[in-house]
This record gives sequence, C-alpha cells and structure tokens, in this order.
Amino acid sequence: MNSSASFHHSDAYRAWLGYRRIAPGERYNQYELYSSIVISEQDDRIHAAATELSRGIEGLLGQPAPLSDYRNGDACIALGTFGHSAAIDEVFQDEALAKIGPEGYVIRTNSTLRCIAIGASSSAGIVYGVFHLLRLLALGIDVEALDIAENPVNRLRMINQWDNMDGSVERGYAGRSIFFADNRITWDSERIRDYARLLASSGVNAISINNVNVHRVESKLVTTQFLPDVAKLADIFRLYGIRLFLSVNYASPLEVGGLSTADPLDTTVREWWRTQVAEVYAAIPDFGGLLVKADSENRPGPFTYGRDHADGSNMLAEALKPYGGVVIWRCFVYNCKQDWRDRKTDRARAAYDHFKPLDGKFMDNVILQVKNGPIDFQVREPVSPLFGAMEATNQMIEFQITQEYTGQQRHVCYLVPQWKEVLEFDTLIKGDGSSVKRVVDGSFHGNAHSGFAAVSNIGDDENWTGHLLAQANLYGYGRLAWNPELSAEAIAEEWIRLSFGGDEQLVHTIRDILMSSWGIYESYTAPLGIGFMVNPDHHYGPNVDGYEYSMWGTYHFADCHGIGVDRTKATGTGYTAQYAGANMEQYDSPANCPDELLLFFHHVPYTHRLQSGKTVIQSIYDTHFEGAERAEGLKASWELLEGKMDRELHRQVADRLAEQATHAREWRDQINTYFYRKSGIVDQAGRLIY
Ligand code: GCV
Repeated sequence: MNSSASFHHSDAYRAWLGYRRIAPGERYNQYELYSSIVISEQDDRIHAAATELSRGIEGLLGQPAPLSDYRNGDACIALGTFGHSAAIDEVFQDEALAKIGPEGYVIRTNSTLRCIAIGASSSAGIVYGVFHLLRLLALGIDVEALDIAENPVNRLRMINQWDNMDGSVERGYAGRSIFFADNRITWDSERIRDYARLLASSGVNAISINNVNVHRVESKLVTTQFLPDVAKLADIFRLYGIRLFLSVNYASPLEVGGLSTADPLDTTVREWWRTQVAEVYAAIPDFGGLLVKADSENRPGPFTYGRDHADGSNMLAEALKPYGGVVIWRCFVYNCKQDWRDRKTDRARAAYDHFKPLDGKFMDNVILQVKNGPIDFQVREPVSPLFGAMEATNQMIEFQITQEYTGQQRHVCYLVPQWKEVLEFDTLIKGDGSSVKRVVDGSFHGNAHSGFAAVSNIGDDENWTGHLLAQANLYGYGRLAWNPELSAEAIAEEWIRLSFGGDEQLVHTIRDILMSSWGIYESYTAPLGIGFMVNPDHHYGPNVDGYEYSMWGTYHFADCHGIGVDRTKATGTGYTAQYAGANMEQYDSPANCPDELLLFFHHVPYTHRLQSGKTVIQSIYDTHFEGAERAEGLKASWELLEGKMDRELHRQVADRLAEQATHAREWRDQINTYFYRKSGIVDQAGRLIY
C-alpha cells in the first residue's frame, strides 16, 4: 500500500479536480436544475464518466446528483453515444455530428427538453465531454445555451513515466513511484485511478508506465510473470480512455528470453518478440504498443548487430501490426562522452544525422519520438531540426514535464510558454506555414500516426508534483496536446481558477508568477542558449563545468578569448545546415542569430555586441542580477496571498519560493564570478581590470 493514502482528501491531492462548493446565488440555482444524470448504455466507461459527473456536482452544489431514467421534460444531464440513447438522439439530430471524431464530443443545452446533452461517437468522447462540462461548472460559466463541439487536434496524447520497478523514479522530484515498489506492481488502485482521472480530465489518452531505461526486472513486464498485474493497471486507465504502453529493453531476447542474440534480422529473435507481443495482447486486448530507447546512453540497440534503427523498429512493428499496436522509437541517440578537443563532433547533430537518411524505411506503425530540442530539455534550445524533415515517416514530439534542467520542482518554472514557442516554430521545410505543431498533428505530411509525449512529473507526494505550482505543467501539457491553439496564459488561468478558486487578486498574482517563471529561471541560470552548467548526475546546478558528458574541457568552450559552441557551416560543427532556408541563414550568422540562442550557435568574444546592444559579458552579468532579483519578487508576490488559501498550501509554496530565491543568488554569484574571471575582466582577487 502506498504511503500517501492518508492524504487522499487534501486540496493539494485533488489538484484541479477539487470541485469546490459554489456560493448560493444565480449560478448555484442554474446548475441545481441540471443535477440529475441520465445514461442508458451499459458501458463501464460511461458509468465512470457519470460517477465523475455526480461527484463533481456533489462537490459544487453540496448535494449528490442521482442517476435517473430519461423522462422527456425532466431537467437532466444526459450522456450517451449517438444512436444508443433516446435523450441524446432527441437533442442531436443535425449534420454537425458528422464532424465529431472518435474522441470528440458535443455538449448542447436544449431548453425545450430542459437537458444538457453530452453526445459522442465513442465512450471515450463522453469522458472528455464530462470533464469539459465539469470544468465549465467549476469555472462558474453560464450553461443555459451551451453548443460546444470539440475534437482533439492530436491523436496520440501520451504520458511517459520514468518509473523503475524498485519504486524509484528517474528524474522524479515528487517522491516514489505510484506504480511500483520492491520490484512489483503496487496496489494503491485508488491513487492510480485518481491519476487516470487527472490525466483524462486534461485530455491525455496514452501512458507508458515504466522508464525508457529498462532494467532486467522491467524487461519481464511483457512476460506472463507480470502481465496479469499490468492488465489490472490497463483496466484502470481504460475506464478513462487511456491506453497502456510499455517501455522495452532492446536486448530482452537476451536478458529474459534466454537467446544468444537480439539481432533484429535473426529469425529466433523475431519469433521471440512475436510470442511476447501475442501474450501481451492476450492479457490486454487494447494494448497501445512499445516504447523504445535504443543505442543511447548505454542502452542496447540494433547498432550492436550492425543494423540500423529501421531494422530495429520494424522488427517490433511487424510483431505489433496484427493487433493495431505501434512502436514508439526514440530519436535520442548520441555518443555519450564527447571529446571536446574534437570540435566537429556535435551531440546536437546526432538525431538528424542518424534518422534523416532512414526516411521512408520505417513501417507505418512506427512513430519516431523526437525531443523538442536537439540536446536534452534545456531551459532554452533551438527546435530540433528533425521535425518535418522526414516526409515519409511518422513523428511525434517529446517534452519533459518533469523539471530535470528547469529547477527540479524546487523552483517554479511554468513550461507551457516554452512548449508553445516550440510548436509555433516554423520549420520552413515547405516554405511558410510548416510549423512544428502541424508536423506533430500529422497534417503536414499526412501521417497515419503522430502526436505528443511528455515525461511525467508526478510521484507519491501528497500533492503529486512536489512543488504545488508544478501541477500547472501537468495540466497544461494535456490541454495543449488536446488543442495547441490554447494560449499559455489561458491554460494557466484555467488551472488557477480550478485549483484555487476565483479570487481575482489571487488569480492575477499566480498567473503573473507562472507566466514570468520560465524567463526568470533562464535568466539566473543559463541565458543566451548556453545550456547545462549543472552538477553531474543529478543535474541540479550551478556548476559551470559540471556537465558529465564533456571530456577535456567545458561544454561551452569558455576560455579567455570567448564563449559558446561554434555550430556554423564554415568554421563549426555544421549543425546549422540541418535547418531549412531562412532558419539556417539566421542561425548561421552571429549578427542575425537571436540573442537567446547566440551561444548555442556561436563562439564569440566576451565583447561581442548582442542585438540588445549589450556586450555578451555585460549581458551575462546583468541578466543574472535581474533574474535573482525577480526570483525574490516571486517570493514577495506569493506572500500577498496569505489568507487566501489553505495555510498549508500557502506555506508549501512559500517555502519553495524562498529556497528558489536563495538558490538564484547562488547561481548569480557562481556564474558571474566564473565568467568574469574567465574573460579576464576581473583578476583572481576580484578586482576589475577591464
Ligand atoms: C531516461 C537525459 C536524462 C536521463 C534520461 C535521458 C533520456 O539524459 O538525464 O535520465 O533517461 O535523458 O531521455 O533517455
């Protein structure tokens, strides 16, 4: 049993599904009218949706919403799939329904019938529709004349857990795994169900439950030893429209299959995977598929056998194909230890160099999962040039909700603005309008599969995410995957109102904190696109030369002459050539490169003038001072909210913001001192000589 069970009823635990009581008055009276729920289908998922609705209404109105039979003229909320429910078919008789896809829904108020109807073509659509209606009620929206039709923009909206079966979570900052302990699957089914509710309410429809670094014990998840328990997890997620996936170790045939090879072209290996996949589908008929990290960071892969990643992934795809499953193959493939005396080898180039030549060689149920940037979830990176560059290959984007390099949930860093910037980036691959969001929604190249994945930020902490404000990233990810057109600000505001209520000062204060947080974090840590500067292994900074994969020097090449990585075509690693047209030209030129990425693309003297007019060294200095000051400001803003929420909640965030402010000063002082010395602008005694 999970240790956090006793916390189940706290506000922090309920997160954005708190359904707090609304005050008596106009809205209360309006909502009260619709407090009985009608369903006419025997379907577990529709029942789960009705239970959610009833629970939500009870929270909001203080009285339960009973399930009742449909009687024309009785006010109700009716849920059902088209063609299977009298109430639904009475309300929805128009053409618009043809536009509702497999997970879409329509919500409509029919004042004659005194009914709010949620209709969909599948039970999953009903789940999403119910969460949408509950959101409206919790936000106090008028429901007298609703007419809403929604379809998700992205087909796959996936969460990747990096949970290990020993109960630890790789890059987890919110406690232990809620899925595993002591090399077994744990049975806090209430907590897992609540996680499924949180995910479904934001729009997520897929989850891989184990770390992409798959150890021997997790390799057995696809075997009969663990499949019965995995199937129970799949049952919980299925209720909320979420399909279960597993990460697999490429060397499983060796590790747990007793074979002498994992060569993808070996017939016994292929047969072994076919058998395992058949066993998985016997246990979980709607299993989503397999997620693979291969030939990366010491993980095994097809390279061991002289095969490429198309050979490797197609072997698994073939086994999954008869069941409609997919292989999600990560493109995070690079040489771990870089010898920085060699200034041509470049980790940033690796994904494109490995995968672009394989375009067209992957089966149609393989999806390449590409990290948003070419390095590794830094606070600022350019967008990976691989997006859109493979016309005949399915691609999806990978974000990191867990804040590995963005404050580890000890600092507030609302990441939705960063993700929005990535999605809006125009790759220019087919001229204007070739945005990343169109590549990952599949419309750009007309792909069969595509979508979003992100590394989760939850654990068994009472509030799920360690830092309470980090819940906004989990919520925001799901909302953005459902609809990338939503603004970061609108998502933040929605999350705040749902989580804390509608006090306007509170809403504005928290929104400002969230919206400024990414920029603040960037400015006191690693501005100008410099990246890393964190301690080895745990990746919490500051440590200018700490990055563990640089041999013989620093990642950023800072010496007395200059700083930054030369990735230009003429004199550098040639990485800029992976971008199309004007993007390539802009990044290749130190004069035109955006300031925020200058040191990612160029090695320049400290006296180089940025587009802002400042020199690089002055900018580093000022930015760190401003960042630390603004971090202090976040703490002060939060103080003003004392008394506006539960004391414990307030204190928890106040403590983290205080730690952040202290730590921001530490970053400021270490980074500024380091570069001042390095640049020769101060001597060892700290005296200015410039
Ligand atoms: C799961 C980074 C992280 C690793 C992670 C890896 C990946 O390198 O530090 O913990 O491994 O990314 O995405 O596979």
